[in-house]
Amino acid sequence: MNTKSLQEFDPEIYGAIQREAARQTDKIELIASENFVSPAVLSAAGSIMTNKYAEGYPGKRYYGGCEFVDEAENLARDRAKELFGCEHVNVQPHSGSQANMAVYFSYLDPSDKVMGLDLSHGGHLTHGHPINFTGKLFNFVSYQVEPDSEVIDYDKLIAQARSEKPKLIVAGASAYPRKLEFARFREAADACGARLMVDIAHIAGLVATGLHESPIPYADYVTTTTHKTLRGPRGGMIMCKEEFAADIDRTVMPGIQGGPLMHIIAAKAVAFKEALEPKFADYQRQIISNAQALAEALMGHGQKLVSGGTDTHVMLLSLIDRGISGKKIEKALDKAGITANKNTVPFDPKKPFVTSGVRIGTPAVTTRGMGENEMAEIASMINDVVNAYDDETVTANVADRVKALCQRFPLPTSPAQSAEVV
Ligand code: DSN
Repeated sequence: MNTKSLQEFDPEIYGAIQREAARQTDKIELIASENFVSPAVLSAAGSIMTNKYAEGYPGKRYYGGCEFVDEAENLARDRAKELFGCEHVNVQPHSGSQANMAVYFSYLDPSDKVMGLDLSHGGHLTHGHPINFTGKLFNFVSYQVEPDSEVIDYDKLIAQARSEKPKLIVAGASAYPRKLEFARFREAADACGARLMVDIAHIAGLVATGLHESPIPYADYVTTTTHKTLRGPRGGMIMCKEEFAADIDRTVMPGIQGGPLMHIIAAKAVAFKEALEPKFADYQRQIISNAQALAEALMGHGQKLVSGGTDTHVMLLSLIDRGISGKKIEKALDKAGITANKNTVPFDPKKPFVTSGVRIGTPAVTTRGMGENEMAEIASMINDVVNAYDDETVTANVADRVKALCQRFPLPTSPAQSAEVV
């Protein structure tokens, strides 16, 4: 067996990790779905629990030697239940897509009708996009936001549910800056006898701390990822009513997954413990304050935001009226040291790889300790880049300002730690 350090044995991978660590340190991270985990979460995710096979669930495994991974999974389950107040939880999905897949496969038959938010109106690939397995296997009908307000009209949603009669309604989004009204989604589901699934991947941290209404009292199934606002390791999770627990567990394993990633489940447990601490609520409050400060400052500079702002951690810069592509702005921002992603905006005439928008989120910069003053500075930098995206002098000037700002806010994990073998 190789016993050399990573640095000694594989300098190429070690180097890539170091360069990635430097990128994370030196650039401003505004991708709304990304965050920086704590050293404790990173240690558990990089731990020897990666060595263990544990198909099954705590106390009922297909392999021996599972007593300690059982401890980790039980802690993850108990803490998730305490955090979200749900009846049942499955912490094994490897990702948000697999969490969603498990819910669909536990309840739907191929070709069943489902309603989900249109991807270009803020939805997610697994909410029925035609090129995704969801769009291929099931009969997804999209609902959209309104052209003027750019938010969901719930009366229309309920009317659409009544006429389409889907078997499942999917709520939740990956680029919708406003709060979701779960009671209205329940009304839509009840209007046609559908079940309701809410995907809270983006807003999980806000939900866990009561800063966004919880879907738990309204939904039959709630899915999430654990690595966005929740600030845990990359992974997924399903919460549901007790009556659906056996179906969900059976569908996750053996239905769609084999051995669970026990190191990641251990890291999920650590992240849930962090999220149960009072200071996690302060962090979530700051995410929203920062998003609102950034949105106000951007609009103060004359930039247009979808729906005129945000109630959450995310906003969408709309370039539709100016005819500039999100692709160009993403590239120019990257040159300046600001990482964000091009994103379609409602009624976007451009393709998903080009787009007329840029999605901006505050979870990662808030983890770095930045506050409202820094959001004003970031807004000014974004504004400068957008208004002169092909002017190299402007991007170079912003790059200097980015460097200075990043130096004032060190990351929770040092580059050395990120390449350490636990
Ligand atoms: N890729 C995630 C996001 O950026 O929102 C969703 O899966």
